[in-house]
Amino acid sequence: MQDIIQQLQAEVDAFVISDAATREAFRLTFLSKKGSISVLFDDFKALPPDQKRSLGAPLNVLKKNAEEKWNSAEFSQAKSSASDIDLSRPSGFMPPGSIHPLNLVKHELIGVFQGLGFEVATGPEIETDWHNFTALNMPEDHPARDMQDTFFVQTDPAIVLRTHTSPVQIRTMLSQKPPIRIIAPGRVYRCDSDATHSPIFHQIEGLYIDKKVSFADLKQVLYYFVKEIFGDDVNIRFRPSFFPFTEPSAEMDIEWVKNGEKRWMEILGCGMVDPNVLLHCGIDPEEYTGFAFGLGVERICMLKYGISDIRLFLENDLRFLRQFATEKLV
Ligand code: FA5
Repeated sequence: MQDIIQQLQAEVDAFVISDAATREAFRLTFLSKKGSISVLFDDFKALPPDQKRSLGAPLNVLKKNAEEKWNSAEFSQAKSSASDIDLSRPSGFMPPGSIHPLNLVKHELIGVFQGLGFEVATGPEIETDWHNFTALNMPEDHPARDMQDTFFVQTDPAIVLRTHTSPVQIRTMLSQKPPIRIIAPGRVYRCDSDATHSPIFHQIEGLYIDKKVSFADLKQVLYYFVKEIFGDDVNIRFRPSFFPFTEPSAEMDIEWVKNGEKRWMEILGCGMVDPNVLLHCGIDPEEYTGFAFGLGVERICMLKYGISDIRLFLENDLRFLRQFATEKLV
């Protein structure tokens, strides 16, 4: 049987498959039920065990080679027919896509702040621990770090996925001299997950540093932006809060209705930039003051469109996304 296997292998190699007809002839000759390789397998079954052991492997190789030749012939045939494709033919119907609701709201927010003279700044999503925490008055082991538990890069604990857009404040103050007026939109990451908290979400940071900037300026800018987004009737409240990088600090909530019940949803944190943070960035706190804020884009989008679960933004459910299909970029 060893000789027959060798002979059949030579025949398989020599067989020229040039079109569909010769390909089918190849299959009938070698691989069909009555083909020579299949017949050889039938003979193989009747062999004593010691011969089976030595002939099983070469027989299987023969079958595999023949099958590959038959399959690759199909492939080369498909390739040659590709040249027949008419590239000038109009394509089939493609339904138009739509802008994701988070992008709609993000662009709207950027437009409002640009109208007030803020410029867009960016920073990396993979950030150093120093920019994300230490420079913002949160040295190692500071308890405020617990509120923003994050994803560390395993091989280097000094690198984190940024937990907020506030490190862009640091990068901007290190590279620009006051007056500074920027907004920094971007993705941020935390170990957080429920109906109003997502592990990946978007913030827009705001920073204004100049001579004589006061808390009144901060409130005025924030009042202006919520009225532009939600209209004059919006109900908002400021609550005193704590952030290590602002002093004093506050949070802003917007009133909304869930299941017929009025509630407050926190949309941003803010405050006057802490003098220590200015010093870290080489800015004299005796000469300059400033305010900063960080707002959650998902929360604003939820309030604007009455979305009750933050997870809908990431599910890619077309029934949800299509509702925003007619909106245009502002
Ligand atoms: C901060 O992130 C501060 N960096 C904000 C800040 C900037 C304060 C500048 C002072 C000066 P906070 O953790 O509260 O603060 O988050 C800010 C906003 O992000 C929240 O008000 C909320 O709207 C949104 N947010 C926070 N965590 C989540 C989350 N897991 N999912 C969705 N939105 C979130």
